[in-house]
Amino acid sequence: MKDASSRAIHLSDYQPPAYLVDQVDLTFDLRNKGTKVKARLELRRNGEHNDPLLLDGEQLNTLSVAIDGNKLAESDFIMTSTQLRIDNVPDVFILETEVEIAPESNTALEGLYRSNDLFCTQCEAEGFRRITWYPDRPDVMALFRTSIEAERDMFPVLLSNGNPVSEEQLDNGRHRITWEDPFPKPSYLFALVAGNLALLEDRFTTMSGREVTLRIYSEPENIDKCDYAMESLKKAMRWDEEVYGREYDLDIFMVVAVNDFNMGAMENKGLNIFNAKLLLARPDTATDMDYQGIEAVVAHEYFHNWTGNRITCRDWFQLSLKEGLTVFRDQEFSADMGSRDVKRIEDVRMLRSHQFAEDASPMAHPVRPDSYIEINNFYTLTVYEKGAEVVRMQALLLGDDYRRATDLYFERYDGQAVTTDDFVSCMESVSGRDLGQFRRWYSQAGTPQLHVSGEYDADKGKYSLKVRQELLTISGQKESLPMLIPLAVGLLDSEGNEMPLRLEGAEAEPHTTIMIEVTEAQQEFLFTGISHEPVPSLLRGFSAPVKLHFDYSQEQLLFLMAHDSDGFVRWDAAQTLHQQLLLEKISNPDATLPTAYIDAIRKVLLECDDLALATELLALPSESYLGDQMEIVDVDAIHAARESVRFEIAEALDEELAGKCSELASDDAYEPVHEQIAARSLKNHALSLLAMTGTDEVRELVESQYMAQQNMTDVMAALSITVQRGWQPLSRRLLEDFERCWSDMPLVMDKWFGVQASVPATATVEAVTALMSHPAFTLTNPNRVRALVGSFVMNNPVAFHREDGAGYRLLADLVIELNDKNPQVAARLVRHMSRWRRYDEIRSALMKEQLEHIAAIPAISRDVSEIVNRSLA
Ligand code: B3K
Ligand code: ZN
Repeated sequence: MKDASSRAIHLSDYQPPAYLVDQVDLTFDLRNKGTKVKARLELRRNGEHNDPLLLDGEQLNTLSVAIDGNKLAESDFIMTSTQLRIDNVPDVFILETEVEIAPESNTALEGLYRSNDLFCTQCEAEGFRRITWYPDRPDVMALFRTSIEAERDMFPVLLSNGNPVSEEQLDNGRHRITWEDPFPKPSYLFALVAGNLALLEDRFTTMSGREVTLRIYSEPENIDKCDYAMESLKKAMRWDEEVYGREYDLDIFMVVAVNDFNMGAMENKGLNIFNAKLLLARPDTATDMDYQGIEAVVAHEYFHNWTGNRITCRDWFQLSLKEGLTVFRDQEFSADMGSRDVKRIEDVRMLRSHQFAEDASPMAHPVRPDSYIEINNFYTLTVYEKGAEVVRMQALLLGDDYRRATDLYFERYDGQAVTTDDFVSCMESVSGRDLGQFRRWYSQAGTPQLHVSGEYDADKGKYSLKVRQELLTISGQKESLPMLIPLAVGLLDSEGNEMPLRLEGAEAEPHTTIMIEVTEAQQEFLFTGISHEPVPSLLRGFSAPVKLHFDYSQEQLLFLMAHDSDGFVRWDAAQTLHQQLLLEKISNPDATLPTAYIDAIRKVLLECDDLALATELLALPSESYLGDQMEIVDVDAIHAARESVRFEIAEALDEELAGKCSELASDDAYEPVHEQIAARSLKNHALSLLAMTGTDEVRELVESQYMAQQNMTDVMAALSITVQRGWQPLSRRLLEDFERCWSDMPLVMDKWFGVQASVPATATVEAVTALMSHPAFTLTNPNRVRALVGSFVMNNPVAFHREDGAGYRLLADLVIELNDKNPQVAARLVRHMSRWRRYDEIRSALMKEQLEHIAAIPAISRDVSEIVNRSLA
């Protein structure tokens, strides 16, 4: 258990390490009980000082400590539960320790732990200290050699970072394999896997002609589900060569799937470890979204090899240096593999609905936080997704110079642990620009608001855009200064054509999209040579992570939605329109939808050639996003309004929707390719709207789609429509069938848990509680917890926010139970009550009561206590 009383760590207190490690030799003696780790560290004093040697450790049973071969007496060091201190060490010396650890009872899934019959590790951010005594901080980069010894029958495969250098058969049925990693790395990138694993092998020839062996390992029964991950890996390797000039650097690249994992995956050098959910797929077990997730995450972890591993973070405040940049890289990779517009829309939807909410919550923090209590709490949407936007803006501002700037970054900092400032300095060196003001994106929390208005002067042929930026001060942040905001703008003429644009005073040739740079609190931009009043198309491509306000009429929104050349702006106009009508419906439930709106929806459904974009244009904002637009979130009114708008659309367009469903139905063999995914997404969206009518025909259609069992995407679409709509007895029958088919495949059962936890009815609270006793459910597996309870708190506002507080009690009881079992997962879940102040008096009091209840538990973990205390502050 971590010590909850720990103090905050501040960026301003950063000190370089007092001792550096040149070489680490680890020897693991893996046992079902009594696992031992020997470590031999070659240490060296860093600079002139007499500071003691301080090493980190947690839950280690220390058997011996020796310096330069001399065993130390207990009086020679000071050992606490988290630190080993040795005074008066030589300038250069060898430290040897031996510890005993207990992976078999490690339920926190940090450090070395057991997942079924596997041994595996997770060391980021501070898990390595649960394996051995070490200066466990990213700016200590060392060469690792790792020997693993274990029983041969049960653990035939023994893996660690780098290349295998020797294998020995030992007595008593044991064997030992030694690995050597030629690249210096921080301890958080260390990895070890041991078990009975099957192997999928392939090869990749790098751009300079080197042969790399690619290996994906999984439990033997799942090796038939690794092909897509392998294809994704090869595409990612090629893309990184072509787009960033980055070549893989070892002779072997390994990926392992494990069942019990706290997050998605981990980029350990040469040995990525994946949550099985993000690696395994077969058409009958995985949906289109699962396939897309696998492609993106395989690429993300691979891209870390350069952005994270070769160049790493100086300290954990710099986390976005690797995460923001790597997310931007994986977003661009996915855009190149599929539809650029749709990928951008998906990313913006995620940012706006979750990161903006985080930015407006008690957990708000800058992309580069100033302080933390538990670093695991800062693997957030702000560090990842907003961090990616901050890199994207630099790429936009630099244009062609961006690639030259990343080349410089890789050249200048290879093999080092650096800061986000160092990254920006490369952008400055190459472009010759001063990005001083831009750096505020790293240090100021909160979402900037951009208020824009337009004015046309017919006599002078000029169009003026007045822009005002505002960043509300978030408590704890001294002042909010204006940001540099790149705002991509186009102007449409009355026919919907792009006007050539020239900014007053600018020399450049006219363009149809101009990037204006907003730098002041208030600013005016003048476009000249404008022959008639245009409709402005603003924030094209979502050029900055801001909230944009422009007083568009409904007519203008319909116009942009139909005509703009920018996919994001078309979608954004549709979203604004949906949102206006939904909010209107909330305040006046009897209001009916305007004919022009229904006509526009019909047009998208029938005429939009890009089927994936059409699905996005038709999608209504989520209930939680609508809640964010209200002063006080009215959960029930939002749900009712959204249902009623969907019903009205379905009634008005039932024939068109049915037509689309049959037109897009297909017998082609499943492939996770863009055209097929787009067609399935539009078909299933149309089907879910049509289902609002609840006619016998549509029920039969949905049932037959389920029964056809063509692929998991269509099966899940049919199942979730049936269960959500509460169609009995069909719902019960399909759920039973699904359970029968998949009860031996936990990853697929997660979908079954998720769909039931998302039923928007008050009784779902009891249903979720009952499902927690289902034989396929276990609290020790994070995927199960996320599938059942995560879906309930995130996708089901009606049930989670039930007025008697039963949803909050369910969550709080679970958080308390997980607090000592798996604090990371507990802390993730408890966040969902952090915005309690946004709800009505009854609900906010009930949530606050549960937060206080959690805060009062005696052995509260650092992870949970930080979130709960910030929420209550
Ligand atoms: N770097 C890991 C995340 C580690 C989370 C530690 N709590 C995965 C990733 O972002 O690629
Ligand atoms: Zn990452």
